[in-house]
Amino acid sequence: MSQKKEFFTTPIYYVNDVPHIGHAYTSIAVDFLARFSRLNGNEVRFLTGTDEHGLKIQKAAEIASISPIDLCNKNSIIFRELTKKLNLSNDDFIRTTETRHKSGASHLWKLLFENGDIYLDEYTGWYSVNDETFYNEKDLIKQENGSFKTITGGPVEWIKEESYFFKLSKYQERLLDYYDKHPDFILPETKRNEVINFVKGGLRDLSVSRTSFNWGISVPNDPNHIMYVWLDALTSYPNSINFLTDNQDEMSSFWSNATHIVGKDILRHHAVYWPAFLIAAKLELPKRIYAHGWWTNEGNKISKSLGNVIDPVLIINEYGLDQFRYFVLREVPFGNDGDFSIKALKNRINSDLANDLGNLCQRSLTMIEKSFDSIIPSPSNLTDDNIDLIKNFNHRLEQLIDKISMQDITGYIKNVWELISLSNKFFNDSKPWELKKNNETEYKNVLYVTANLIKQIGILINPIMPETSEKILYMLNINDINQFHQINDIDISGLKLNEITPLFPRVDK
Ligand code: ME8
Repeated sequence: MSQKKEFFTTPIYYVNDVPHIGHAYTSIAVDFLARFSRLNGNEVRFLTGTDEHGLKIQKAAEIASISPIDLCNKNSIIFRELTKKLNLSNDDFIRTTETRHKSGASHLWKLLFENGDIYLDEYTGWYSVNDETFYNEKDLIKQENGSFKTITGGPVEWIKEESYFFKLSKYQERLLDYYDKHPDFILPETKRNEVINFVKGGLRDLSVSRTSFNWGISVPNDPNHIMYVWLDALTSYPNSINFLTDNQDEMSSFWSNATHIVGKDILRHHAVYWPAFLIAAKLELPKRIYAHGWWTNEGNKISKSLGNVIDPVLIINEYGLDQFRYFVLREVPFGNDGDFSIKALKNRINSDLANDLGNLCQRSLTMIEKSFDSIIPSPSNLTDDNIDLIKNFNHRLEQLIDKISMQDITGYIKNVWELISLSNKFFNDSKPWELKKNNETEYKNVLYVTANLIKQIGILINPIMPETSEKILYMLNINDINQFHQINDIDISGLKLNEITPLFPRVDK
């Protein structure tokens, strides 16, 4: 198997916020992709972190009567703790107030400036502090009182100040050409089409510096300005792997295989501004930008003002981490919008986890425990059908690799649940409780085949529910698996099961 290098990123999260379901969702999805890629034999880097500059953070610090850096230090820890609470396998956590980040951001600015793509002018127009984004009036929603708001619901303010501009308009055709030649650069396709239409509608040069506040990275050629926070923040991705420097190292080569997973609200920044900056700086582009959808809460838009922000920590404390991870990845096709409700979460736990997966393991492994003193029996004269059932793993794995090459996480999970259904059907149709009485050879065969299927399921669910995966493999007494294909090499007959513990308690409706 050829080993690739793959680099996965979550957006870096605004440090003034409290973690909500959006942060948890993007992080869990990226963790899935990183874990899958490692199990598939690749060398992986997985980055998350905090976005710590800009007016939004400066204002939050003013309100809290502390300095911006104190606010960042305090809050960044909360996001770091979230990575543990979600059992993320990230190997870097970047903060934009770190020196390595500031020097990378300055490096990109210098490349753009030296290429003549940055010029001084004046910005007059709308700005949303909440989104840290400049808006054309036509893209805003006019309210009854005559004021405007953004599509994400926040207010905008009119600003007029000296600013450096990036020649975004110059890159319109080159971007369209790039999207055309790289049809998988932006996924899913609906989002790709939206981006293409936006760019075809015409690009205006982008204001990339501010002078009316100072919480940010100084513009290298003009200390009176600070960099626009998005130009600053986007560079965190390559900065994590030492790519934006004249002294690149071995780690920098991860860049050619970078996948950015982002929410749909920040797709424009990632799929238009970011590649334009990189093209202008004559740097390689990431491989993929994938935009996922947004969650609503019991049918309502989530917003602080409505007070219906979902705290992932509370849900995890009440229902369990793997249950939560499974739910968010399974409930909504990755890329679509979806609704969070406690009822739907409970349904998934009771039916998919407790009934389908939990019962399969519990019933079959307990039979091995009781009938064979916990030793997985050896088969004799397995039918071709039974052999095929086990051997189909390699074919299934190929299908799963294909799905994940396009970030079809939900498709992956459905496919694994087909295997779980198939295993349950095999077990039930074989009626081992009857075989136990009248056909010991077949009884052993059924338990052997079922345990083999559980072994496969145990490894395949690892990217979704790492702890449950470990529990299942531990019950089977299988250790030290770090790649999917290794599971084939393990002959489980004769292994002595460890103690069987229930995987998912049912939750009341
Ligand atoms: O945008 N459902 O940071 P952020 C799903 N700092 N996803 C949601 C969501 C919801 N209801 N609400 C938010 C930023 N998100 C910038 C990124 S990257 C160089 C800079 C998602 O903390 C949102 O789409 O606001 C985004 O992907 C992430 O959560 C939070 O981003």
